[in-house]
Amino acid sequence: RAGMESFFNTGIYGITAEKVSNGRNNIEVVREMLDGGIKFIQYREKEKDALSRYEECLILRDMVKQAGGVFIIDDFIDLAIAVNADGVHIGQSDLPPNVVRKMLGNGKLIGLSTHSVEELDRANELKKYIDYIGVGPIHATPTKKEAVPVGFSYLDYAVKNSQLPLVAIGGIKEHNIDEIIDAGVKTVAVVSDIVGADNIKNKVQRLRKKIFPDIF
Ligand code: TZP
Ligand code: MG
Repeated sequence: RAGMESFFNTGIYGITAEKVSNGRNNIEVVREMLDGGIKFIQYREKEKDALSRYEECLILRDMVKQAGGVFIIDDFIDLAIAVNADGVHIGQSDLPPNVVRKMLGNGKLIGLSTHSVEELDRANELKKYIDYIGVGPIHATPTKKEAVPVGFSYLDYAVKNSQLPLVAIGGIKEHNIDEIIDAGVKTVAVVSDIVGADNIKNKVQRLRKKIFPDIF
């Protein structure tokens, strides 16, 4: 996974959600995310069938690769292997990180979601298997209705104690991203505020500029 560190410093982590993309498909949405400068793309589509996901990911993988980015797949390790994605994002109820690492091999990225001090401490213990730690949802969000917000005290604990790059997620939008940046988070995952934007490329550029005021 050498060289992957740089992707964690590109600020915004873009995630697909075709249902809330205002009629645009994932190919169009990811095209605009890449044009806006996002290097870190996650494919997250829980309700499509496996063949649709596979066909879409074959195209997206090439688009992201061509743009010099990293293509991560949420949940589906078999799909990530099938399309030779750059990695997977897993949760606490997915296969254990050491098992996923064995399935993917050493060159791929693994992200693990955490929601509490205990899960963060455990993720640190698993750091030889994983590459980044997710923290969220920060705010309640319709994109993941059942999930309970983790709270800023946990976010602060994670910023101080994580031994891996951190990605914050959940209800983060242009109007409230400043408090996440101020908490010390360097990589912010945004779903609906990006995929639902009127102009995705402009939205992405404004979000990136908030993290890196000097990129333009
Ligand atoms: N995990 C925690 S919150 C979330 C995921 C996948 C969804 C975040 O979506 P949005 O639209 O940016 O709130
Ligand atoms: Mg998951």
